[in-house]
Amino acid sequence: MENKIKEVVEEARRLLKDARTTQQLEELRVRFIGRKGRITALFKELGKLDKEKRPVVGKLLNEAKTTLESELEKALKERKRAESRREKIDVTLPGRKPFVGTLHPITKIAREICSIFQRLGFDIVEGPEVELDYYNFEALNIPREHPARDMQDTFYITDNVVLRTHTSPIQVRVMEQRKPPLRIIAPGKTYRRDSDLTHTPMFHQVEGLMVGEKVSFGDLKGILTIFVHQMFGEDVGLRFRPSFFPFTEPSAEVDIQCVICRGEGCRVCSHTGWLEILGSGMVDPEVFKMVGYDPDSITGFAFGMGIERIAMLKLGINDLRLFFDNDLRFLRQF
Ligand code: 2NM
Repeated sequence: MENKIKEVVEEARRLLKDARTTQQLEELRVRFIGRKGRITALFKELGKLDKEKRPVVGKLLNEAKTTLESELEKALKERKRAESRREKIDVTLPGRKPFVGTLHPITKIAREICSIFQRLGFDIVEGPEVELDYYNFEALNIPREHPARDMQDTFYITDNVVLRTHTSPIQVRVMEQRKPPLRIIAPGKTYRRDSDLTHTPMFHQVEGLMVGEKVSFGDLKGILTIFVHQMFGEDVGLRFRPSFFPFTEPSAEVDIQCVICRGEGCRVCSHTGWLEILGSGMVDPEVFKMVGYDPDSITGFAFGMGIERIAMLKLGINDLRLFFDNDLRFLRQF
């Protein structure tokens, strides 16, 4: 009798393993623990046993029944879960759209600026962000005691290695390597020890340089006027205002009519009607001497602008920090 019970349980388990559908499982339940099932039949044989054997075998039978019941129940639950999972896939639903990334607004504006100058014959050039003091300052006629070299403004790596504070050192490197005539545009990251509402320690610049035998201040005005009109619109006025840079003489800053109030005067332009957008000038003969150009036969103009500022004016953004937060709700708008 004990062996019979064992055999029945083992057979039930074998069949249970092979059962593929809920229907097959139901059939197994009927066949083994149903009213006319194998276990029930064994219960009926209890009466034929010796009196003292009945409780022992009865206990074994009860245990076998409970075991099979719970194993069947478990298998059924699993089947049902798997079947309902399969039913929930609606193949007619449209697929989920993957989010496609976009270029950062700073990258877009930098490329827009570069492509305007590319159409005017300028080549795009790049250079190292970790730069020698010589290229960042010395060759640009910024002397040892100049305030721009101060530890307050510059990230020093060693005594003569810095994080570039502007992209002009790129242009010095190119002038060392190529002969005039030359038209280049140098975009990239720049670094200064400055951090407040309107300054970040890393920011972006685009600088331009044109050198040749008869490059004039008139060329500077012409090229920058075309740039302003293509960047901000043909109807936007501009003015050249005298300024000073160690690497240009004479120097001029370029203002455009306020893009917010069109020159009427508002908070953005401090009620002047004008916005400063770039610095420029005729390359100082001292710079030409440093790169081995003859300052008596070669002239040139250069200019530089901050990309964050241009992007804020062009895209109507009033907070510099938005460019650096990487908040997708902001970035997805461009
Ligand atoms: C500016 C303003 C004026 C400039 C000068 C040079 C170089 F290398 F040719 F000397 N590169 N960039 C320059 C001139 C930059 O930024 C406000």
